[in-house]
This record gives sequence, structure tokens and C-alpha cells, in this order.
Amino acid sequence: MKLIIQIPCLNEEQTLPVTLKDLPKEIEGVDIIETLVIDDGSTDNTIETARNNGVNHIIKFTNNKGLAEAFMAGLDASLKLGADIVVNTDGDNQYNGEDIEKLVQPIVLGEADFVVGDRQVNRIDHFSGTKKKLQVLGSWVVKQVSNTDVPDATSGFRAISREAALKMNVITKFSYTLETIIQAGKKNLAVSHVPVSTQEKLRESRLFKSIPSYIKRSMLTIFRIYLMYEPLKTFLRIGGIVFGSGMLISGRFLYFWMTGNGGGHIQSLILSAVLMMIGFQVIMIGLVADLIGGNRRLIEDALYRVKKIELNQHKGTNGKHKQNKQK
Ligand SMILES: Nc1nc2c(ncn2[C@@H]2O[C@H](COP(=O)(O)OP(=O)(O)O)[C@@H](O)[C@H]2O)c(=O)[nH]1
Ligand SMILES: [Mg+2]
Repeated sequence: MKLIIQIPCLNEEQTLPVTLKDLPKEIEGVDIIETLVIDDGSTDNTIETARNNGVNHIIKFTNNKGLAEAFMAGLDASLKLGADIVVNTDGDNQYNGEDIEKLVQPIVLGEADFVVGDRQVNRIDHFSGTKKKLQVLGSWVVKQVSNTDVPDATSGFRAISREAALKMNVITKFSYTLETIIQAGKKNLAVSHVPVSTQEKLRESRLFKSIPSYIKRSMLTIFRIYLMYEPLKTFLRIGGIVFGSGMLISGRFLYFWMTGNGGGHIQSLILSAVLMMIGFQVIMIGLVADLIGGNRRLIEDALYRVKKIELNQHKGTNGKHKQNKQK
């Protein structure tokens, strides 16, 4: 069993050495542990630092592409390197390397495909009251829309099985954390969580810039991903409410009309017709979105199979390289 620990980094030369030093050298049930740093266009010496501290694999982006893209590039490279499990951790030593053993256990034992490290946010001293409340609320929303019971949705400390990594397709730019959980839930992967400890804060968070922007981006991500997986339900509800209101107003008009007081209610009749038309359109959009959703599932399945073929071929060429070298 091969484990690759991936660390997305943006200017982490100060904190990367401590992070790397804390990573476990051996774990029960795992034969090989390797490290992978994804450098997202850092302007400091992150790459040299990674090299000097014995990182096995480095991916370098020429410019800053954002955390979600770095995360996906890491998963892709880990699959090509033959990882059976991928662990994602942060370059600022927020998470405790020792906990990686706990994090991968459910996957090693074949009990889970996707394990999230639960920081027990309320216990973190350096999080402000507002940040704690926001994280708890965010996690609650993610729980509702994803049908999972992950208590700490924004935790970047995760273990992912090879199978789950093959199925992940992150499309939002902001952060992979919420999207991957919703996807894992909607794709029926075995999602699990374990309590983990956090370390002393070494620097300010770069993702949590301001509260309003954080809320806006998170809500937008959750809404988009939910809509992608449940378009019919969402549009049926919205359309149903609008159409229903129109029907009620129509009913009221009919009542007046039948009791001989139909005159003077034309305005409400127009309103009711408009509402019913809009409601009907929204329901129609839901049907179209549902058809597109069906298509997406087919595309995702094709992508999954293509990735598998690609990885098999990759394994073949890698083997050949090795043989050539031996000659
Ligand atoms: N690839 C990439 N990584 C980033 C970016 N911003 C932050 N990170 C990395 O994401 C991880 C978490 O970032 P951090 O600022 O500690 O946010 P926190 O999770 O709120 O503490 C660290 O390993 C950072 O190096 C970015 O723009 N691109
Ligand atoms: Mg941090």
C-alpha cells in the first residue's frame, strides 16, 4: 500500500520545514510513504526548501492558479505515481503529522474512501468567536446538502482512497474543501471523519481574508454544487412555490367571479397569470437541468474510465523506462 502526502503551497518557505519534519516515516498497514509539494507560483524559495528537506515529488505552477487547481493537480499526480491513498495537509503546519496514521486507518481497513480530519473547531483557541460560529454553520449547511455527517467541512486535512480520487472532479476555483465533501456524498462514497488535533498558529490564514467575502464565496460554492447534483428538486421547489401562488390568486378570483363579484379584480388575475407562467418556466428549466445533469453523470463515468486507461498506460510506460534504465 502506497501513501502520498500532498501539500499545496503558496509561499511556505518559513513553515514548510516544520511541516515536513512532523510527517510520519512509517504507518501500520502502509508500505511506502512519499511526499508531494504543489507549488502554486510561489515567489519565495518554497521549491528549494521542499527539495532541501527531502520532498519526493514537486509540481511547479508557473503562475498562481488557486488552491482548488493545486489540489486537483496533486490528486492527478498522486494517481500517476501509483498512490493507493492520498493525504492532503497544509503547508503551515496547522495539522499534526502524527494524526495522519489515524486519518488513513479507515481507508487501510477498507471501511472508508474519504476521511476528513475533524479539528473540533470550538476547541481552537486562535479562532475568533465569529470564525468558529461561521465554520460550524458552514459545516451544518454542507451536512444538509451532502447527506454526510462531516462535522468540520472546511478542514483541509483529508485522506482519500485511490477510487475516490479517480472520481473527484473539482470545478469551483475558490476551495476544494466544500465541493469535495458534497461530491463524495452525492456520489455515494463512504465518507468518514476522525478527530484530529491542531498546532499552534504560525501565520495568518490566507484563505479566510474577510468574513463577508468568505461567506459569499462559501455560499455560492455550496449553492452551485448542490444545484449541479439536485437540479430537479431545487427548481421544482422554486417553480412550485411561484406557480402555487399564482394558482391561489386565481382561485381567489374564481371565487369572486362565481359569487358575482368578478369585476375590478383584473389586476390580481394578471398577477396570477404572470406568476403561473414564471413558475411553469422555472419547472421547465428544472427538467432541462435534470437532463443536463444526466449527461454530466455519463461524462463523469467516461472520464473515470478514461483516467483508468490513462493510468494503466502510464504504468506500462513507467515500467519500460525502468527496464531501459536497468539495461
Ligand atoms: N495552491 C495554493 N495554495 C494555497 C493558496 N493559498 C493558500 N494555499 C495553501 O493552502 C493551505 C491552507 O492555507 P492557509 O492560508 O493556511 O488557510 P487556512 O486553511 O485558513 O489556515 C496552505 O498549505 C497554503 O500554502 C493558493 O492561492 N494556492
Ligand atoms: Mg492555515
